[in-house]
Amino acid sequence: MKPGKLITIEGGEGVGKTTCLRYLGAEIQRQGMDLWQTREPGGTALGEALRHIALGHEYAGMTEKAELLLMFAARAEHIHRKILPALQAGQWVLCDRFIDATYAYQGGGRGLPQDRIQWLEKWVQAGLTPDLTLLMDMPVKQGLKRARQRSVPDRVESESISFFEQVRQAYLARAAQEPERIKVIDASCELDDVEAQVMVVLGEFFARHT
Ligand code: Z5A
Repeated sequence: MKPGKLITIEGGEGVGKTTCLRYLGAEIQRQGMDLWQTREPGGTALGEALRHIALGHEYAGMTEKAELLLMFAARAEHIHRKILPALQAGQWVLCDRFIDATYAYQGGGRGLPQDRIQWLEKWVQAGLTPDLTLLMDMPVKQGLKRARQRSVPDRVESESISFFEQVRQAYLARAAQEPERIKVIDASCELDDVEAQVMVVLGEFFARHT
């Protein structure tokens, strides 16, 4: 059977990932692919419980190392129980955030050493990397304004502007390192323009992989 593909969507606060996931998922299915949509942290019973711990305000003083390990604990479970079986069965997996979020938030935002994240990535993911990543990018203040109009901030969303600037720069640095995989979308435009950019990237990906 044709192996499935792993597509991830990334970006800072309020960049429109949730909005984009709707039409992205619909288009992948319209192209005839069997799609499974998921998110990180989360996607399994344990992963969702870890998400609640990691993002809730209950453990507000959590150490950075604990936060990093929670993300990888959720990912280990997600990959082993859900993502690999789905890919092996030929499904396309569309995941709201994945490893690039760890480099951006725990690496860029929290300042944890890249080599530790790389070590955990190698161990937990054992070579599994996304086939395509859409990085929704926009100025931090604009994204935070959108996000905060929509819902009450969680523990990570309550961080400072400078934290989110570091997150954004870390994402952009990864995109510069891996331009074939990570496609930057200007998420500051009108919804229709954002969708048009996403469809171009997806069209090119389909042309190469189907
Ligand atoms: N995290 C981590 O630290 N390390 C890791 O390894 C992983 C994750 C995997 C998960 O949050 C948190 O986990 C995240 C990083 C951390 N923390 N934070 N903060 P999430 O991904 O579930 O949620 P989020 O990042 O907070 O996303 P969001 O708030 O749900 O925003 P969004 O999905 O990007 O945006 P949206 O809901 O689609 O849009 C926001 C609003 O803007 C909404 O009202 C839309 O209607 C509007 N919108 C969207 N697009 C437009 C355009 N183009 N114009 C105008 N208005 C728009």
